[in-house]
This record gives sequence, C-alpha cells and structure tokens, in this order.
Amino acid sequence: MTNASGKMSNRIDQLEQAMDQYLATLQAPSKLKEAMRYSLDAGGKRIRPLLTLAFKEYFTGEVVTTDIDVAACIEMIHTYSLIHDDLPEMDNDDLRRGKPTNHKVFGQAMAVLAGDGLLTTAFERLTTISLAPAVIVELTHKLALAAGAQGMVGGQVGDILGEQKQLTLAELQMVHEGKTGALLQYACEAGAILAAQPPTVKEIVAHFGLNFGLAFQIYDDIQDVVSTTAKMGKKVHKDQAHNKNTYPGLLGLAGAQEHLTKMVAICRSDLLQLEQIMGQEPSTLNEFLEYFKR
Ligand code: GRG
Repeated sequence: MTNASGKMSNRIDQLEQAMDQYLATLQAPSKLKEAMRYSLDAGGKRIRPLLTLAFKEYFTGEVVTTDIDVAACIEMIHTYSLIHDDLPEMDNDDLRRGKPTNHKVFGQAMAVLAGDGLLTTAFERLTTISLAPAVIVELTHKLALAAGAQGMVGGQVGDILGEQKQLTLAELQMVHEGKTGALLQYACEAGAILAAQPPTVKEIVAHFGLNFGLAFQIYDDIQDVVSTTAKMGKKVHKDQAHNKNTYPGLLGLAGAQEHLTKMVAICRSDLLQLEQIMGQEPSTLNEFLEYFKR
C-alpha cells in the first residue's frame, strides 16, 4: 500500500467510526437504526467526504476530529439520496454498493424512513459539532441549499421530468449540476469553509467541485454504457429502458468522452489557480482527477 492510499483508507476508517458513533448515540427505534446502518456500512467510494478532508488538509496542513465529523454528515446525506434513488418509484434498483438495496431488505416504507432519518440526523449532528457558530451556520445553510430543492432534490426532479423528452446539452448539464454537482461542490467548499478561506478562494474551490461533479456524472454514464455493452452485447441498456437522458445518449460515446476531458481540464485549471494563490501544489487534489482516467 502506498503512503497516499494508506492515508485514504485510514481516513475512511475514521469516517466510518464517526458515522457509527452518530448512530450509536441516536435514540431511535432499533429497526430504523438497523436500516440506516445497513446502507452506511455497505461501503462506497466515500469520495465526497474524502474531498472535504483533502481540501481542508491542503489549506491548513492538518485534518482534525471536527473535520471528520463534518465529512461524516456529508456521507450520510449522500447515502440517504442513494436509498431514495433506488426505490421502485425512482430507479427501481435491486443492488447498490454490491448488496441488495435498502428497500429489498427492509421494505419500501422503512427505506423511505431510513433515508429521512439519515438526512435529518446529518443536519442535527452538524449543528452540534464544536466549531465557531458562524462556521456552523455557513456549513448548514450551504448544505441545505446543495441537498435541497435548489440542488440535489431539484436535479433529481429535472431528471425524472426529462425522461418524457429529449433534453438539450444545456438542459442535461443543469439537471446534473443539481443531481450530482451540488453535493460534490458542497463537499469541496466545506473543506475551504473549515479552513476559514476568503470568498475568492471558496469560489475557486466551489467551481472545481461543480465541474468535478459534472465530470463524475459523465464518467458514470460512460462506464455504465461500456460495462453494459461488454456484459450484454447489444441488449437494451437500463438507462435507455428508463428513457433517461445521458451524455453518451446525447453526444455518443466519443462525444461524451470529449466532454469529460473538457470538464477535467476545467478542474485542473482551478487547481492551478489555487496553486498560484497558495504557493503550493494541491497534489492530492490533482490525484483525485486520476479517477477519470481509469
Ligand atoms: C433521491 C433526492 C434524491 C437524489 C438522488 C445521488 C442521486 C440523486 C442519484 C444517484 C443516481 C446516479 C447513479 C448518479 C450517478 C452519479 C452518482 C451520484 C453516483 C453515485 O455516487 P457514488 O459513485 O456512489 O459516489 P458510492 O456508492 O461510491 O458512494
């Protein structure tokens, strides 16, 4: 294991312990806690909290317990969105993170409530972290904007309504800015907020996060097509069956790849701008962009 990957897996352990602790101290019905824990424990890349911690470390040179606690709240909100996204009324998925989806194990009602529980608990915990009140308010307000109707929830609605028609590239981008971009943007910005950076720096970090989110979505769309085609030959892809608007659907595979390259270049130029301001290369953050090369 390299130093960098050892550090990442150590951070993931710390995050998982923080989420575990949140659930252990929650006074709620045990079945509900079991359903919440099931999805939190199912793994996942933890890319959002890892980005928060990478930005915080870049600016201050350290990661402290309160940073981990904030990052854990972000992962809880992401996990809630996946539970709800998998429901029969939405994407109707049977598997998530390599395991049966929450509603397959606990039933639809409990899955809705486990998602609700993760969402609200994340906000409750965020307000109790030992940080300056102004920092808590900024983190909470921006998280509500990113996760709510103006961000992820609104993007998900745009995605569902878009199934009835062919979206333009600009419309598709708006949907994905909300659905995938807003929370990734917030995850990055939270690192800069925790590091008490000035608005100009926070803006660059947020711009990076939003474009990282778009790249993440395009990459996910491309991988979906590539892996389905490899497994199923010419069989209908799940997104096509759902009438989903995707980048490969709109631009073709080569066009989507080209668009991904553009988004990654925007992210690199944001990191270069940060390097010029801070006088230090954001090497860990540059490494995050390697994800899109696999
Ligand atoms: C239900 C309010 C609500 C929102 C759902 C997250 C989301 C919005 C939809 C997920 C659909 C999807 C597969 C989007 C593609 C990009 C994406 C967000 C993938 C899932 O995130 P990862 O790859 O998952 O970070 P892991 O499991 O690694 O955490």
